[in-house]
Amino acid sequence: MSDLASLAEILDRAAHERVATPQLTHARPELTVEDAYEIQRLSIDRRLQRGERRVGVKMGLTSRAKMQQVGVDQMAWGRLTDKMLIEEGGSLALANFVHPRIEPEIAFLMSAPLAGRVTMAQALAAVAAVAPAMEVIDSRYENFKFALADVIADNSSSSGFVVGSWNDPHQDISNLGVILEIDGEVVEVGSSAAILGHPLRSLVAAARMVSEGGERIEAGDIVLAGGITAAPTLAKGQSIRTTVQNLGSVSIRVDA
Ligand code: 0L1
Ligand code: MG
Repeated sequence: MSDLASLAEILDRAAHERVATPQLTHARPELTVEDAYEIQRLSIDRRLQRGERRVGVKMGLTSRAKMQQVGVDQMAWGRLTDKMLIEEGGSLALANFVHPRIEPEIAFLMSAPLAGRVTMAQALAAVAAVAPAMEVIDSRYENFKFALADVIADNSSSSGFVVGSWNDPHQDISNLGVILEIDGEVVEVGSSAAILGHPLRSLVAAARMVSEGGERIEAGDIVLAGGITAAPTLAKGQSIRTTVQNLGSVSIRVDA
């Protein structure tokens, strides 16, 4: 097994067994961003070999709120698989995660492939629909602490996601109010503008970054644009709801 493959195995096992692991960069400070994306690819390949199916990509660290929360100031992307999808209105089991957090997102459903350097108009032309969404992020690292290479290798913390009803994408989504509620209490408030000033910019960045990784966004893919607010930690028994102005709401419950 290659060196990067053995690091991928460590992260895959941490996710699979739900046991936090030390940051890779503590022992391997020389790891580059390119190494980290290769570790991510190898780690997700292990899931695909177990029967999971790729269903899209997530962008991460596309808002100032998220960068400040985790102390990393560059965008990253990760891969979504069918096993990570939580049914709208359904529940997640805490036992399946290490120390999960939740964040409001906007999701795009793609009608056509998208790759390389594209304009916002070209990105919009490849979108079939847009929806309110939430991402469950669950760093596989101890204390949810990481450097850029660590978080990229760890699939940009992506662990689960839930998507609400799909809407016509040909509407102004540049500055929509966003509310995150836990048990009916508003815990975070934000705007879709927090995502690079316009969520479509995240899709433009995703097209470029995924291409740099030798892949492309495909028709039928779901693309998560990135957390809009800081992400609160989940606890047993909570009811979580995100509402995005004009797009609707999306909810989950947290079980043991
Ligand atoms: O919060 C984190 O774990 C950093 C990566 C994911 C951030 C995001 O999805 O916006
Ligand atoms: Mg996110």
